Amino acid sequence: MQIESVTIRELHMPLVHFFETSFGRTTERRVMLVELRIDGITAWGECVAGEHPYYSEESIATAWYAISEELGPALAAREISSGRDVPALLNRVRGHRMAKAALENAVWDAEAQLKQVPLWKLLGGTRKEIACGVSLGIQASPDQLLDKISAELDAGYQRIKVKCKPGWDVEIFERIRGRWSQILLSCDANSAYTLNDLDHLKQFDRFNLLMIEQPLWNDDFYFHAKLQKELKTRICLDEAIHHSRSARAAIEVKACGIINVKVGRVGGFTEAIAVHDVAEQNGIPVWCGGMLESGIGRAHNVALSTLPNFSLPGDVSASKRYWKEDVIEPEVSVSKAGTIKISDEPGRGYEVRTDLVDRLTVRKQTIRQAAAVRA
Ligand code: OSB
Ligand code: MG
Repeated sequence: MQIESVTIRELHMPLVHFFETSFGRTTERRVMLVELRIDGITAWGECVAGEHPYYSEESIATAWYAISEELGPALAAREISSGRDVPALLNRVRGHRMAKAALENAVWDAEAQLKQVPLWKLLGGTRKEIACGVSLGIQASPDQLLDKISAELDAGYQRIKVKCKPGWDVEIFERIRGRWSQILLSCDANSAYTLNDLDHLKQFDRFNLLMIEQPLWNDDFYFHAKLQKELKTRICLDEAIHHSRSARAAIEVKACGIINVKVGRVGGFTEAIAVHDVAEQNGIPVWCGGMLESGIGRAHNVALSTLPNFSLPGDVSASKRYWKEDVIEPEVSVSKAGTIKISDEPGRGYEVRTDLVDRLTVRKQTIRQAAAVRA
C-alpha cells in the first residue's frame, strides 16, 4: 500500500445530550478525523482525544500538532503492507497514543477495503453480534438519571454504567437498586477517589456491581491493587492501561479483575489486540470502552468488539444516543435484545457520508511530504 496523502480534519458535532463525568461536562464534540488516500482509495480513522486534556494528557490540540508535525510526515509517502506495520513507523514519538491510533486504524481500514475482507475479520474477530451497554453521565438530578436508565433498559441495553464521584455514588446506587435489583450495573469514577476514601468505597460492595471502573489515580495500578484487596467488587482499569505491558503488570499485581479496552487509549488496533490477548491468557475479561465517538470511531469499536475475549457488554451504543445525524450510513443501531449485528461487507461495514463530513468540517490540513530523514 502506497500512502499518497494524510488529511486531518476537525468537525464540530453537538451532542444530543450533554455528557458529564467527574472531570467535567461535554456538550459539543470536536471530532478529529484522519483521511488517508492510499492506492487510489480513501480510508478513515478517528482521533478520540478530548476537547481538554482531562481524561488523559492528550487533546484535539496536541493530536493536531502531533500528526501535522511528526506522525503525518512519518507516514506520508510510505509504502507499507499492513496496519501492523504502523506502530514501528511512529514509535520514535513518545506517547500521543490517540493521535497514533487515528493513523494506524485508518491504515487497517484501508487494508480491509483493499483486501476486500471485513475489518472485524482482519482484526481476528469471531462474533457475529456484540453485546451493548450504555454509559450514563452525571445528571441534573437522581430522578433524571432513573428516567434515563428506564429508557435505556426499554431500548434493550444489557448493562447500565453510571458515572460517579463523591456526592453522586452510594445514594444513587441505593435508588437504582431499589428499583432494579437484578440488572447488570457498574460505575465509573474516572479517578475521583483516593485511598482516604477506602471506608466509603467499601460501601460500594453492597450493590452487587459488575465492576468499579478506575476509582483511583489515572496513572496508578499499585494502589488499585491495595484497594482491590479490600473490596469484593472487581476493579476495572481504564485510564491506567496504556499498552499490553501495563495490562500485564496490572494483572500480575492484581490491580483489576476486568479491563476496559479503548483502541485510542492504547495507540491503535495492534496494541488493542495485544491487550485483549494478554487479558485472555490470564482469564481477565475485557470490554470495549467509548469516547463519545462519531460513526467512524464507533464502526471501528464495533469491529474490535468481535474479538473473543470481549465477553462483557461494551460502551458501544447506537449513533442516535449521541448524534442527530451521524457521519456514517447506515448509522450504528442496537437491536431490542441490546446487540449490534455485524456486517459481512468488506471494509468497516458502514459508508462514510463525505458530504456531511465536509459540511461539519471547520479546519483541514493535508500532509503529502515524507519527513526528512533526521540524524
Ligand atoms: O471513562 O469511559 C470513560 C467518555 C469520555 C471519556 C471517558 C469515558 C467516557 C464514557 C463514555 O464513559 C462512553 C461512550 O458512551 O462513548
Ligand atoms: Mg472509564
